[in-house]
Amino acid sequence: MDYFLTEEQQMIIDICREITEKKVKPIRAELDEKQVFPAEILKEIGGSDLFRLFIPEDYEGMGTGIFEVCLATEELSRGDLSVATSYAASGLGFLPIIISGDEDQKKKYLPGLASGQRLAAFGLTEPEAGSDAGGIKTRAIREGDHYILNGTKQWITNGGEADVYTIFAMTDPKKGSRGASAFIVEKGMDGFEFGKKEDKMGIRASATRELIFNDCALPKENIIGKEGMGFLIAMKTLDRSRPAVGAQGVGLAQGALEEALDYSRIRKQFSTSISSFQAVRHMLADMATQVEAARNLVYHAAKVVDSGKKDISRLSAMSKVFASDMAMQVTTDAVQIFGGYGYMKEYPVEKMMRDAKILQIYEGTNQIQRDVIALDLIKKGF
Ligand code: COS
Repeated sequence: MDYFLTEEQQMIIDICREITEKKVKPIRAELDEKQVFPAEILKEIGGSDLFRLFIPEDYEGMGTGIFEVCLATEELSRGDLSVATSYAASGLGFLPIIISGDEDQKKKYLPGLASGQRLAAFGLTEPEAGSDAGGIKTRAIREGDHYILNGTKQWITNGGEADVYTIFAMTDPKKGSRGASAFIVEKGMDGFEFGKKEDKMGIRASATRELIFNDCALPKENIIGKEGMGFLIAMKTLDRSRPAVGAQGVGLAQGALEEALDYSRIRKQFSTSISSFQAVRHMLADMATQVEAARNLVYHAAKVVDSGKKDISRLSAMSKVFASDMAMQVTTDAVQIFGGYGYMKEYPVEKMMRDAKILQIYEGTNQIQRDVIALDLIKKGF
């Protein structure tokens, strides 16, 4: 399928493909089994300037857009979702600084994040506030020139590995979601500790940890935007990052489809390759059609985000929900085509199926995406 990409866009894919084929695929099963964070691969990704895609040129980025980020994320996900998640989660972590940070914050933090020398993480979720992002309990109380942060963030991707954290906390709980604010917290600050690394079903090589704040004193300059803007900053960030979750689904499903197709050609039953059976052919046809449909929706959503259009929530949520549901189905079908072998760890498709599940859960469950789509539809129509 030709998407009429520019030379630069094709180059992004080619660079990611080389990393995927040479560095990721040979070790992905081991990273998954041992739950090893892919630090070396992320250094390679940084060295190839791929974190710069997210970041404006004034801050040592390449000033491209979410579309280019989606191309990179898709290709990395084709190889391994843990690697792609760790890459994309850093972008999610520093997007609030790009969207609402002041000049000093951008100059201080973005160049190091653009080079990949430092990673970022996004700290919104809490033990009792997942889908209900406005229900966070972490408190930030202003005392003189500081905010004192107390509370716990849960299931934070890149937790412990990242150096820069964007953290959402209540500065005025009486105001509900309008009382939330966003802050920049750095690893190593007094009163900031990490909980245990979670033992997960999928994306096992990615790092997921609790962030624990115990009287953590932040300079007042570390607030992003103004007090009370936190919920809005979180929503704007997620509106921009969700197409990249869709791209993770497209890449992961593409990888599973390629494995299933190759296997169907060589696996013989009843004296012929299983790709000659209509039951298998139709599965392959449906898988390929679904991947392509999702890719079109994701690319379109990313381009609309990059156009600067303000009203992007519905389309962004559609791209995330469609591509992640598709990835769950396609990876499950890939296991089915492999049959008993697909269920074994010798082949990559069982891991792909385990990895796919998180896409329906993180950055807003697919039930929340459907709420966002339906509410917008009912309010605004077409
Ligand atoms: N862009 C801009 N403004 C938005 C917005 C968006 N995408 N979504 C909501 N708002 C505004 C609303 O317009 C409303 O403004 P007013 O107070 O001026 O009316 C305000 O924010 C509160 O919105 P709402 O009442 O819809 O908030 P809810 O508490 O009902 O929550 C959802 C809305 C469910 C959409 C939100 O909590 C959400 O996205 N949850 C999922 C969070 C998530 O993705 N978690 C994953 C962890 S992060 S990896």
